[in-house]
Amino acid sequence: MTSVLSGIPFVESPLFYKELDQLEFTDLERKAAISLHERGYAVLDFPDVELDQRIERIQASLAPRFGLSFGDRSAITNTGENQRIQDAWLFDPDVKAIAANSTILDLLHKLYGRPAFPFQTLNFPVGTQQHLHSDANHFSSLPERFMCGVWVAFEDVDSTAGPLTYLPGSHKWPILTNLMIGRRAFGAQPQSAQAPFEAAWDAMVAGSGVEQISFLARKGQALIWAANLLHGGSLRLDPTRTRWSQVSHYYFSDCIHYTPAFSDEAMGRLDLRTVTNVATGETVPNRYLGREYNTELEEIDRSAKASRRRWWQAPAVPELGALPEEFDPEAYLYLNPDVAAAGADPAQHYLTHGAREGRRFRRG
Ligand SMILES: O=C(O)CCC(=O)C(=O)O
Ligand SMILES: [Fe+2]
Repeated sequence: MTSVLSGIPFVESPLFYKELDQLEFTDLERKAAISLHERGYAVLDFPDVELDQRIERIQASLAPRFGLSFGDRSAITNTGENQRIQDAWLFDPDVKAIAANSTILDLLHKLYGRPAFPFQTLNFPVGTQQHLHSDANHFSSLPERFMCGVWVAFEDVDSTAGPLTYLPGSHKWPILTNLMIGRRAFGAQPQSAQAPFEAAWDAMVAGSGVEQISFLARKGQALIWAANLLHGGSLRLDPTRTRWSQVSHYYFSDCIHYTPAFSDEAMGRLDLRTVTNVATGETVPNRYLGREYNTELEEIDRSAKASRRRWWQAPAVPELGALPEEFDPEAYLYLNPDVAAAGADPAQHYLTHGAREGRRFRRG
């Protein structure tokens, strides 16, 4: 089914309930969709019969990298802030299998209305204590909100282990850009992608009166969060507790990917991201309505230059093979001396180049 709002993820759409009844969803998919739409997250059992074995192998392979040894709790003395391995999928097939789980990919496709692909993994041995944030400020897309995270608990998590925490409904708030917080990207002090927005998020949270929830997960449970849901890691009340988990971040097809904190949308400057599909290892080019972003950009520039008009005033490009009714071949050659000099056939030239370049084809 194609929606009139194809540039808005299905679960974030104002037409959500109208379209939901026309889709063939299982009960589980329907429940996840409604929860994501209403609250910005959905909880489910991670659909992988091999998950327990994968968790064991991942812990055994990553623990030495974190300087952890199991059974010796006193070894866990760090704060958790730097305790993460990004993109372990590059060398660990179990991390990759979790990120590329086909049931999750199918589910995300249904929930968002476009094929999903994982582009990053993070593995944590302990709670992150990460400040509340929106992933859209790290990993934005155009059209917006085509991004989500899937967090999987590798062990039971209680309130002392620094559980994942989130603010239900906050996904409906605006995605903060520099302009919204009165900040210029150009000339700004280099900071993390989320630091400039933290004060604004804190104020919005305080102003909303919405209560933060902690995810006291069972081993093997997963939580999908919407791109703009405020989430983070709560305090590790017991610093000797582990909180093994994996987050896989997903984008969707036919989007532009960029980082808002380093961008100035109003000035037409996007800090584009180059992302890799974890499932295939291939780079995914930024795309704009079915075309590569760079190709589209070059064509618009060329067309604007050729027509010496603002590009949005360029005449409509007729269907190939259909000359405009008023097309005057003689006038075309007169008005486009370079075409005449090249000895080109005016109609042919117009159809293959001139129309796109916005060239004039009649006097007056
Ligand atoms: O696991 C956590 O505490 C949060 C991780 C997170 O925010 C992320 O990976 O986007
Ligand atoms: Fe996050």
